[in-house]
Amino acid sequence: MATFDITEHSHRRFNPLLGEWVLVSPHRSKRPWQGQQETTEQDTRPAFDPTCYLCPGNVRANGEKNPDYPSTFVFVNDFAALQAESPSGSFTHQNLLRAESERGICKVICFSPRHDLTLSDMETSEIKKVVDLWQEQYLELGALDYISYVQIFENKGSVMGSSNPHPHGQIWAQSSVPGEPAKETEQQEAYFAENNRSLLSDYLALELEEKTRVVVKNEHFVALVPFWAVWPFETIVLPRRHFGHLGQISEEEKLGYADIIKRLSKVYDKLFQTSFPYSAGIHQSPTDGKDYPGWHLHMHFYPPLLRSASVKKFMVGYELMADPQRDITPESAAERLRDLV
Ligand code: H2U
Ligand code: ZN
Repeated sequence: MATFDITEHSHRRFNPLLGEWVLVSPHRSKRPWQGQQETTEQDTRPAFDPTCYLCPGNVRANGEKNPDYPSTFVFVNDFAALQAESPSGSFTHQNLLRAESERGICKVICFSPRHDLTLSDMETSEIKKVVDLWQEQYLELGALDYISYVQIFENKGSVMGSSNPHPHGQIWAQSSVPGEPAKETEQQEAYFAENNRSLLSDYLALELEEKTRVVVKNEHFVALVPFWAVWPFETIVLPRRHFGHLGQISEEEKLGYADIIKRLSKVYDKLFQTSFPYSAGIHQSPTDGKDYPGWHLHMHFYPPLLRSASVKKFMVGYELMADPQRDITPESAAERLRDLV
């Protein structure tokens, strides 16, 4: 047998943030495709759409009128998945059927009054205002005594289930710490307890040395394709400085963050010459009042597009039954993205 070559042979990669594995099949990227093709979204939207429930001055589904907002706008989701008033209680049957009440608040954030923009079209100074709002909301919601975790995210594009092309994101704040951040908490705190440095500080130092997976960087932030990426063009955005949440970011770092978001989303749009769909979200330390010295804030971008604007990756078969799997290597994905910077 030949010697193991990570660029050619099937292998597993470890995700130290989640403590999980991903199967990588570099040899498989040339398999023929006769499956479903997505239709590309054509971007010919007006700056104001009288039928859009997020545009300034329009009336939402619950009858409320949006103000004539000049930059960002936040409101409580009219169809919230979590209820602030859900009464506390639990249900158990022989410890096999278990349920617990979950309280929470869901909000919608409009990034801009302009219906026709996306984050990649917005000026860095405008994206900075979105970061300001994320910060304010994390602090405000996290300060509520029954909120243990604040998830800020964006679903972009109809393939990702976004209900409206108006640039917007969501915030779900809840009384327990959900699965993914709970796993990341465990992994990061264990690493910190052992090394007295954050897992992502050490990981970032290594990536900056290797360079092969770095996509864009500035003085304060770096975007790269993680070694353990699952989605074809998945990236993680990391602050160079170790801090756990947006309450600890400086004004200068916020500008750096906005700059990285702008440049990364431009690269994504260029890749398949379309307004690139993705789900993105910020992971930060829980707000349950405990101390999390190991937590290192970061943002994940999970775009589903695979080899063209019309071919999407699905999590099916082996991935639903066993582990996630990818064909093109994270290194070659990073190279393709870097070429478009
Ligand atoms: P998505 O595009 O990611 O689905 O987010 C839009 C959210 O906006 C969605 O959660 C809410 C939906 O519940 N919404 C309102 O709060 N008011 C409306 O008038 C329509 C949609
Ligand atoms: Zn709109």
